[in-house]
Amino acid sequence: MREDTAQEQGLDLEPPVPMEEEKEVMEEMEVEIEDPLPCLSETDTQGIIKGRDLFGYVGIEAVLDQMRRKTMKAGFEFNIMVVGQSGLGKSTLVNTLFKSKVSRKSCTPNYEEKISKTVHLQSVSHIIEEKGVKMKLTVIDTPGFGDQINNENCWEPIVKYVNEQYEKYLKEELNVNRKRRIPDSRVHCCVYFLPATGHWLRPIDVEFMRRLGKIVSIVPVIAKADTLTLEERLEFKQRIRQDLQANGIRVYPQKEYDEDAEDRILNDKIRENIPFAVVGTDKEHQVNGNKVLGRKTKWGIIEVENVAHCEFAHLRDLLIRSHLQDLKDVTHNIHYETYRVKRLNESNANGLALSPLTLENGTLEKSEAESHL
Ligand SMILES: Nc1nc2c(ncn2[C@@H]2O[C@H](COP(=O)(O)OP(=O)(O)O)[C@@H](O)[C@H]2O)c(=O)[nH]1
Ligand SMILES: [Mg+2]
Repeated sequence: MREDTAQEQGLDLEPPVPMEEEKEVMEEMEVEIEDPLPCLSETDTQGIIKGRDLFGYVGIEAVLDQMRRKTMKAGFEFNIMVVGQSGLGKSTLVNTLFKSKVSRKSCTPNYEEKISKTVHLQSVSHIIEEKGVKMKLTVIDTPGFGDQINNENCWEPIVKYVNEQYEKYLKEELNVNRKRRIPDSRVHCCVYFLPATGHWLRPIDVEFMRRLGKIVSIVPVIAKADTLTLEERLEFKQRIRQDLQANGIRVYPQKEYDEDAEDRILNDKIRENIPFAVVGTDKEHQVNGNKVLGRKTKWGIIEVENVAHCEFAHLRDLLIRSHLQDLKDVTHNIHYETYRVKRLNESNANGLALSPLTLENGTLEKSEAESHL
């Protein structure tokens, strides 16, 4: 059967081997067959033929170049959300991360911004190009979060925004004539800024992260960590980790999504170190003849990228250098997938095409024009 189909397809298979010979070949082959790739199912495995067993160079590795070229041409999108009270250094940190002015600093807020009574989301996009690789970076700021006397439900507009982006993507996917590349406005990462109080998580932190941790990847950071001594920083970090665990808050990278042992070792190190105590700046200073990003104080210069001074470099490595693609994958494969399944089940139950989006708390979605965007 297999050969017939193969011949029909014009594949060049070896003629069948007589029974005795076949046994010998099988025995030989058994030595050659190695552990199947973890990603292949049992029915897929045919044994692995490695480079040394090939008759000559095939050129499979060139697929990496092809992928690279395609990605470079098309570019990619990365959407990062920053949440925390005003003045915690959110805009400064995003600018430090991407070494450019991608987020407006709020040191001179205008009157309207000062009296804003609601959390109101602003998204700004920039194309960043480095060594021929283009990235469309969207920074979603959440001014007004945690700034009121009564901060009850201030996470709602944020939950709504995150879900709206999933909904947009889902609608595009369900379109009969869907685009080849669906524009991706989903939040790939939410950096949550904790004030460097040196105490514990506040109720607003717990409430926010507990809710949002279920729908988006959260990376908590200790803002303006230059205000803590080394001992205070260590203790505060420990206490936050305990609080996160005690409250069942899920932050990125989550254990259950580690793909293999190598991933686990790398991510365990990150988990042991979370939340990163960071310092941001938009100024460069001369230190030993080198230009470094830093904050100049009366008693010296805090070098932002120096791991002996603060943990900014760990955060940058996580968000950009080691886990950017994983953040996008987790968003697509876990958070968006959960949303998609829930929405499709809802509409199947209702017998509708796609029922109107409802928020977690059951309030009906308002029209786009009415939203805070
Ligand atoms: N000490 C200290 N000040 C900072 C840090 N990051 C930003 N700032 C300052 O805090 C103020 C508010 O920063 P901004 O980025 O506008 O905060 P946002 O309102 O959270 O976006 C500015 O004067 C910044 O220069 C930091 O890491 N340490
Ligand atoms: Mg700001």
